[in-house]
Amino acid sequence: MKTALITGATSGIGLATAITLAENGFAIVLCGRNTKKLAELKDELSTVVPVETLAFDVRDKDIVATQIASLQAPFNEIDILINNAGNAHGLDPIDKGSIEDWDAMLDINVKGLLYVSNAIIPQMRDRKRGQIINIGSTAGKEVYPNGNVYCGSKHAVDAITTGMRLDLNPYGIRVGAVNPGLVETNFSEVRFKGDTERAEKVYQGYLALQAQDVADVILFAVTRPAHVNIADLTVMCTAQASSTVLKKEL
Ligand code: 8X3
Repeated sequence: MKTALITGATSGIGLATAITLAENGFAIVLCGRNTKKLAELKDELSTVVPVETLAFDVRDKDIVATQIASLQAPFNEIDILINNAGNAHGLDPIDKGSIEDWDAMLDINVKGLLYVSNAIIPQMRDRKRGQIINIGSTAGKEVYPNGNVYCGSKHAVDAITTGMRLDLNPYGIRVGAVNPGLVETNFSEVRFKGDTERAEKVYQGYLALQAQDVADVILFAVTRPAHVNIADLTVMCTAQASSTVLKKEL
């Protein structure tokens, strides 16, 4: 049985991925900040597969390192790392952006991904196998108005994914990215800081991707034969053609 560690596992794409991988026979390490949700999920999924939980904020490098180092068998050999934790804060022109928002996006989406990866990569390197999937975004492929720092953080994920694939090539570690476009989760609610009306509007007038659609793509990537690496996969709903072209019927 392979073990997958998923960050940001208590909501959205991370949650759908955790459930999907459990249903498909992967042991799961659920990581997130919400200890109550982690405990509930563990109760639910451990009837199906072995499940462990780690409570941390990916921004806290010391806690990330100690929590991951504390994993006991059978969870101490991670076969698959899904770097999913990430979000957007604000959607403002660069001259009106908040430095706190910029810090949050770079700290979570970029540095947090690196802290978790840093804690897992050595064990994959020693075992000469493993798979890392970074959840990027269409925002990592093109920059859209007011996306500035969020797009920057996701472009960094894109570059870091390539860098990881290059540097971990000698060890047979597969590295790839799944880059979703608009996905109907609490993403926009976080971006707009609880303004649910504004957040709901983002997904009105068309059928956005659902978290499960992305989880299905991730399942595909982690169930390929050992010689196949899904290096870079962009997925959008049919109504979306790019970060700025969206066919809405209102
Ligand atoms: C989320 C997609 O279009 O809001 O990464 O940037 S978008």
